Amino acid sequence: NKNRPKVVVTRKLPDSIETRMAELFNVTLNLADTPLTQDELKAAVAEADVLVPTVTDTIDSDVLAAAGKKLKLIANFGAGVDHIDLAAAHEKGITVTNTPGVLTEDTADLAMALILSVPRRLFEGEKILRSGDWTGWTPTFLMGHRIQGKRLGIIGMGRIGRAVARRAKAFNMSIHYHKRTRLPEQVEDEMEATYWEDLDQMLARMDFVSVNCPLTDETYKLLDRNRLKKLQPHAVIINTARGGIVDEEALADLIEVGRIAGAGLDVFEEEPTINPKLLELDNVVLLPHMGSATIEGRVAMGEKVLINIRTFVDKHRPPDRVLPF
Ligand code: 8YV
Repeated sequence: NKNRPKVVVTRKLPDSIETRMAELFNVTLNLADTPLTQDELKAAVAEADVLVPTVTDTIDSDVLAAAGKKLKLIANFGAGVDHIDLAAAHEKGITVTNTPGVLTEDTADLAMALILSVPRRLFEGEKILRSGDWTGWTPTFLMGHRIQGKRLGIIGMGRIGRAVARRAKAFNMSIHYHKRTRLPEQVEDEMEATYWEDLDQMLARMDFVSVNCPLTDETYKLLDRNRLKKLQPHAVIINTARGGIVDEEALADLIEVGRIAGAGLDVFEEEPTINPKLLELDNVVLLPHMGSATIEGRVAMGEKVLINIRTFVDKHRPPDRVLPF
């Protein structure tokens, strides 16, 4: 059917989602599942009515300049939209949607897994065992630190931050947070969370810091070298948000010299490139951006994309609109 909107999907999505897309739209799928080059992206935005990108697509003003009048909707597969130049999209009158809510619990699970893994040295232990170097139990072998009773400072207390807080509470950690706008008192009380208006002051007092805010111009390198130096030497940084929020080079340097105890990172500044300094450190757990990587989560993300496209095409307001504001 020629009247069906032309939807270009940049990466391989779960089968059930691709099947549904093909039923509903005139869809172009990326069967190779390698990231599109900038030129391929330009070609895609030039021919599409709707683009379905992921975090691996850099949709900058250059790419958007290649979009003609056709492209009306960017229905992102993912919550974070930092890879899309929203100002340029806005100028072109393009609507942007994302997939919030359905990856909250999975991402929070992964953050909690990192909060547990770093101080308990899980991956160090695994490595020793698998390499055949385990010579048996001793009273002092692989002693880590307990998380019970420790202070967790959450940066950005949105859906994911709150889901992390709930988990950490169950592990008897005390919850602290920094956010641009303070949560309503009732929410704060329910969560038994302490608000820190001043990020530096919070950092100086935490045992763990979990980054759970979006990457924006405001949060880019929010944890720069100076801020990271405010942490106590036993503090651990967890990042399941975006690599660009933390100065990776500074983090690696400070961990190396013992000014910070360790880190659990699922996201990096230049994925999939990993700063080689990080790879040298034992007290750092590094994961390949898998926070939302559950079958259930990815299918739910795909369903959200479908709903956003369908409501848009039907001239209704898509539920997960990022743009126009
Ligand atoms: C996805 C994510 O893996 O939603 C996000 O912002 O980082 C992850 O859930 C990825 O971004 C999909 O585009």
